[in-house]
Amino acid sequence: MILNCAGKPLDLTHPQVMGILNVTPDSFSDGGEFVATDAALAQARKMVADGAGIIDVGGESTRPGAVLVSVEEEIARVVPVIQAIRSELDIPISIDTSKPGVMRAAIKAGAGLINDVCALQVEGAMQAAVDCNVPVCLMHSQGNPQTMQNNPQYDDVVTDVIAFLLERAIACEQVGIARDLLILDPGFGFGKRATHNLLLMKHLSKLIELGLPVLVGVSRKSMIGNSLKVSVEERLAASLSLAAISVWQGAKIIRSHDVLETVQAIMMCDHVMKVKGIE
Ligand code: 8Y7
Repeated sequence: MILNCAGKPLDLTHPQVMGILNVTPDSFSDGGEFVATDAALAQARKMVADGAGIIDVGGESTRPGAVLVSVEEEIARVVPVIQAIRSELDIPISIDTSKPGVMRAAIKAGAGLINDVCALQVEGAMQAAVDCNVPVCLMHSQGNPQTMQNNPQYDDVVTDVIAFLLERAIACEQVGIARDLLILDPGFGFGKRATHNLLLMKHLSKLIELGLPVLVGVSRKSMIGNSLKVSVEERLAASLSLAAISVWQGAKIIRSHDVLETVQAIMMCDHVMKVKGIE
């Protein structure tokens, strides 16, 4: 299956890495070092050379407790970067936003996929996605980034997350977003305790059974810190382990800060999964 991201193909016949490009002054793991367009473009070039299949541009931090930015400020951060990447690099671009105005501006500037951690629940986002007519990643979150880590609760986290994503997928289809444009994501770390994240990872195959492509974001996340007590800079090996566990269960897109290493980890999985011979 090949996703058409506004004319740029994202080939999901093998797993792909979505490279993270934060254009925020307060991004937790890159210290906002890629705020300037030139620096962002240089980072995008490196991610393409390292084998990324798509680049995820985000202008607002979703870190717990991060400052909110206006639509205008978010557009001012992401649009120049999207235009610069689009003019030079032949790679699909995804826009990490929940704001309908940012979705529209980013797609107009050349992005080809909407990555929404609020699963199009913000007023006007569903219509923006219909009008943009690009693939959409629907992510589960319990609560908003300001409050989500305050006492998250589930009856059964795996069942609850799957039910939410299925409900959002059906809502999208009802307003006219084709099913083959939808990607699902359990939203690791978004309103989940350590055990919730581990359970979602262990049972990811249940989400994959819905039949839509699944995206996983675990790169350097606190679920690793919680289990291993290592700092953000020391989470690469564990991030790769979780990427491999995800792809082994059928995840198609891995969102990562460390593109080269993640491509190697998941392509190795893919080789093992596809080898033919005596069973
Ligand atoms: C995810 C994400 C973040 C994720 C999708 C971080 C924007 C926090 N995490 N989008 N965004 N899935 N689809 O640690 O897990 O990168 S931000």
